[in-house]
Amino acid sequence: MATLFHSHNSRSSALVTLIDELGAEVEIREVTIPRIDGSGGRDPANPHPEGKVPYLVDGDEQVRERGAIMLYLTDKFPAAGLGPLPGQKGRGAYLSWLAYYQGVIETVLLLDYAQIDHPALHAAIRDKAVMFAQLEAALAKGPWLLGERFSAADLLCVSPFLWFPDFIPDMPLIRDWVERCGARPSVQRTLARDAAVAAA
Ligand SMILES: N[C@@H](CCC(=O)N[C@@H](CS)C(=O)NCC(=O)O)C(=O)O
Repeated sequence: MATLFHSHNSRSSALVTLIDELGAEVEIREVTIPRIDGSGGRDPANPHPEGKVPYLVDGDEQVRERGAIMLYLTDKFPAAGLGPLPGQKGRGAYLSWLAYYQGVIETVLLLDYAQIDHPALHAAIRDKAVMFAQLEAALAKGPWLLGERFSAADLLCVSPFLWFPDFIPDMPLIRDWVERCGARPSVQRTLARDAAVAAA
């Protein structure tokens, strides 16, 4: 059985939600990480090369980075239909959103939060306004990033907005999408699960 190394209330929570949505048999192993408030610390039980989460171990395969782990899991557990497979309609858009999240969405949000700007950054990844326009254009065609089909790309791309509502722009299509994603029972179960671990 594959194992997801997870720490509550962190970037790996979106993977816990995906595993729930997939109905997949994946062991979720809670590890500690250093937290910004000074609590926690690197966990020797976590095989991630930098001690981060999420990290997926599946036999001899080891996968890091959320977009890659999501793709790995939706390919491995296709029954739930949470990611178009090679040859299926929407595969290109699916891969694009996973990569756009890793390469652009999270980076743009972090740089904006840190108030860092430079023409070279703008040339490579544009800015928040352009990034939000990409999300809005996709959501104008359907309730989800792939149109009618909910996918792991929604779980990944929505994740910063679920954690930090202040990042949500005043754009109804994006606001409603965040609300739709946040209302999914799987997201609510992950929140409850993480809260229980944090309280223990
Ligand atoms: N780009 C990575 C980021 C992973 C990451 O930074 N995770 C944080 C938790 S939110 C972490 O493990 N931090 C612990 C540390 O920095 O040592 C991904 O998306 O998987």
